[in-house]
Amino acid sequence: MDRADIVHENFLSRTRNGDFPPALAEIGLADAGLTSAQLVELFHCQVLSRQLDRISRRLQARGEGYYTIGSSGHEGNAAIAAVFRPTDMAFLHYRDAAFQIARSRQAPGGTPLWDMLLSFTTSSEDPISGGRHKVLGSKALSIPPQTSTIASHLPKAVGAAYSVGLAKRVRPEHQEMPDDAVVLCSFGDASLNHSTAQGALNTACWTAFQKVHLPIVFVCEDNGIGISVKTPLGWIEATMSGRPGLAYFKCNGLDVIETYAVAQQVAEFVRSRRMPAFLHMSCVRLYGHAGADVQTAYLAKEKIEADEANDPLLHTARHLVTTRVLSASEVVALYEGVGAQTARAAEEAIKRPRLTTSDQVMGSLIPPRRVCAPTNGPSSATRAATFGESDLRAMEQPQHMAKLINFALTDLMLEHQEIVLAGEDIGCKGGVYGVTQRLHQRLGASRVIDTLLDEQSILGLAIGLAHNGFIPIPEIQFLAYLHNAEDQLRGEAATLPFFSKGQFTNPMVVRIAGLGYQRGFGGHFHNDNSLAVLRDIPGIIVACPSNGADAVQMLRASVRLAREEQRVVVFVEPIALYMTRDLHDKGDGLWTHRYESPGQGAAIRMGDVGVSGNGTDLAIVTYGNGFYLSSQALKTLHDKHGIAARIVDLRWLAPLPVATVLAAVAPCDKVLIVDECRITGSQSEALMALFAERSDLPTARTAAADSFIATGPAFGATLPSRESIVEAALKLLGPRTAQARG
Ligand SMILES: Cc1ncc(C[n+]2csc(CCOP(=O)(O)OP(=O)(O)O)c2C)c(N)n1
Repeated sequence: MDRADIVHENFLSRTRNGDFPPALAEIGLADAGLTSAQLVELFHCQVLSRQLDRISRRLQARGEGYYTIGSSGHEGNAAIAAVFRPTDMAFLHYRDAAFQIARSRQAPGGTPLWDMLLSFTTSSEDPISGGRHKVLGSKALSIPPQTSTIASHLPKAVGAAYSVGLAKRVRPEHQEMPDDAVVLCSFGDASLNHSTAQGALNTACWTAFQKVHLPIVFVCEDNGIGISVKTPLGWIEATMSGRPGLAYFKCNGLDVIETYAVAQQVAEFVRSRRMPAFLHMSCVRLYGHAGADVQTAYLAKEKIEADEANDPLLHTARHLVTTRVLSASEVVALYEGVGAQTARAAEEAIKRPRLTTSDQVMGSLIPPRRVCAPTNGPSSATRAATFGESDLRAMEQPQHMAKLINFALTDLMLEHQEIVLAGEDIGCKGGVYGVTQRLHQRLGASRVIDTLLDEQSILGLAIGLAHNGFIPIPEIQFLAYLHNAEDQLRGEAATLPFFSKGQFTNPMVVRIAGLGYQRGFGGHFHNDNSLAVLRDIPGIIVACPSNGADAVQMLRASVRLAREEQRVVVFVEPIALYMTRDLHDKGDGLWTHRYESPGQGAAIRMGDVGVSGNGTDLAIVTYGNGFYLSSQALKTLHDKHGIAARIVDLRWLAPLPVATVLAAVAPCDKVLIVDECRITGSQSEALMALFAERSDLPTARTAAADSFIATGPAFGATLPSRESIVEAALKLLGPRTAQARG
């Protein structure tokens, strides 16, 4: 017999017989501040959650429902929801259906049963994911949907909690949470061990330890097991009860009255003190981990039966019957009535339409545009006061890229109050390359945040800030250090609009210092020449300027894309070009540019490529350092070989600006792709495919070797160089062509 049926039969027979599990706590209804009606309401939420689990399993067995992971045994979290407000953003564990149902009772007009059935049956009418995922979530109830990656929601929950206090100091235009909001974040006991969870908890403690406000409740739903691996008895309390800056509370989630009482204490603590708390809710897991999981393979029958005997619904039924709020038969009638209602609704839900085409699935990859108030940009008096005389004078002179990005960031932050910078060493020090120098002094510590050393927390902070209307510009100090945090972009930021039908978004511009060619510095960690990790993420934009003038305009375009179009933009800054001034000869200053103030200069929109030269013998398609080196090669090709070439600077690496690239190379005889990234997984792969599929032009490429980069004199040995570009161009054009020109 299916364990779900056993639990169901147990509930009915034991309730009818008054055979309830023994009382767990002494807290009475009145002591907890609950009325009889509220207790019935909570029970109703628990029962609805349970019946949804049961129907999901039946639908799956009939091939009408998909992947089921249940909430049974965790229904005590209904009491937690009842204590908090629908405006307290909740990043939920996948077993929190009862929480969502209870929260929906706090907002008028909610239809949780129907909404959740539509999600469980993957109907395109599912109000949260539009049929893309079986997931909890609701825009109206401030419940952003969460990915299946356990613990990955903790960093952003911390970020969202931080944003509440920040929004009081710096009002974001699209603020979502009220000033007295708190954030909830729930997860399982096994998930607590994940380094992502530990990082986020550490960040919360580190923040609160400094008395910085962080109104967050971490709810650990401890059922004692993660799929098949048991959590050591007492581990959660032992590891969490003594953390600095984090108040520890515990409750027995089997007892809905105790849970309500403790949750109230937690809510009072967090809402009034604006400090984080950890609510350790013990519970049981009924029916095994998910759909096809057979618990008997790893759990003794006695343990399974003991948990089933402790069904939280039986505990609530006991309260209802012993306090004479309901009779046993009324409890059974309520349970069966909800079951029948659920079954009827399910038969309707399975008839609703589902997604079928690729266009439909992809309909929410790109978030919707949002209405933004017009901005006029900072006044000249504000700019003068912010920049100071010496920088205003410096703007009249050509500057290198690092300086120009610094000016552009300052102007953007003056224009948009909701831009917040966050990263390691970006504040007082001004970044390891000085790009953010003086921004901290100019714009204040609230808007230029020196974070702790944890890339997952930096990106999580950015995602959380964006949930509350800010436009974060997080910085990853070196490209190599994106890799230990990539899931925050790939799994979290990029997917949120997709599976929330664009209702939740996390627009941001992630600045990353990266790529190779630093002379003698750093080796392969500070010279990381692979963007493969970013290239294939649906919906995100990857920008890579090759010079300071472009960087200014592209940064403005990126902020506009984030602010108005809610996009996630990754802005890769080639470190080796930060301070580069000269192109051909020492002192020629050809890689410096005058700063174009806001509104000045030709704007660069996403997809605009840069074309340098007008030769038609050859088009060199490249970006970043490749554009710099190709500009040197262009001169050699012309002066020594009589070859007239042009260089097409991609500027935007994802999505590839296909149409503009094809148009830019169209007048040329041949195409050479120059790619500073490793040949495997590099942009050149996509470009070769593009030209093979969409162009007749003979095409070749030169790219970096599939190697890591060395420190010292061999720093460039594996990378394209001016010489190797010239050589590749001559090889592609062939000796006869070159002679004819010569
Ligand atoms: C990062 C990651 N690793 C592995 C998994 C597969 N997985 C899904 S749930 C789960 C166990 C989680 O256990 P726990 O946190 O105790 O929550 P419970 O399911 O018991 O409520 C695992 C390993 C995952 N989803 N994400």
